[in-house]
Amino acid sequence: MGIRVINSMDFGEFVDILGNIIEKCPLIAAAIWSQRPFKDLADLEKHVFDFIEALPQSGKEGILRCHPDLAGRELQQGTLTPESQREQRGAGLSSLGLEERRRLSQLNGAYKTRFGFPFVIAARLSDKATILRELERRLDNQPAQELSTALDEVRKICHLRLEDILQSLEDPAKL
Ligand code: 2AL
Repeated sequence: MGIRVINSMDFGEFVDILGNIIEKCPLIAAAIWSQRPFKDLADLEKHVFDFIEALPQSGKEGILRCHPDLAGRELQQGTLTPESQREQRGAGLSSLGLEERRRLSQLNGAYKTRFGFPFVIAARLSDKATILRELERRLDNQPAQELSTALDEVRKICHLRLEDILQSLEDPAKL
């Protein structure tokens, strides 16, 4: 069982494997390592989510700011983390037309100006049309509501990344 393997990992392995379950925030994996053993994926996830929930607003916003823009410069330059790259490509963001890319870039800019952090959505549960629609819709949210919505998306991304890790540990051929 994948969770047994995770529970047996030393600190270095744990952070290597789980360091990006929250994008570019290995500190979170580092912080929950000492809370092993975890019963299952849901239990591990709860420790991650409790850690995030306990952060002050600046910490929560910091997590959002660690996320790359959708179809932004890092996607064009190939410098996304492997997880992000897969997610963004899966949502069709690596093959946008010029007009779609311009529209997304314009909305991303307006969103950042309004809320002070990048628009975050679980790309694997979406597609380019839904992403554009959601970006437009969420621009009308109040800041407190939007912070909470964006963190829900971070939790969805984390859940999917953790599922992948557990699956690959159970079936190393998928690594
Ligand atoms: C991302 C990303 O890189 N992967 C994903 O699901 N969402 N970024 C974002 N700004 O939403």
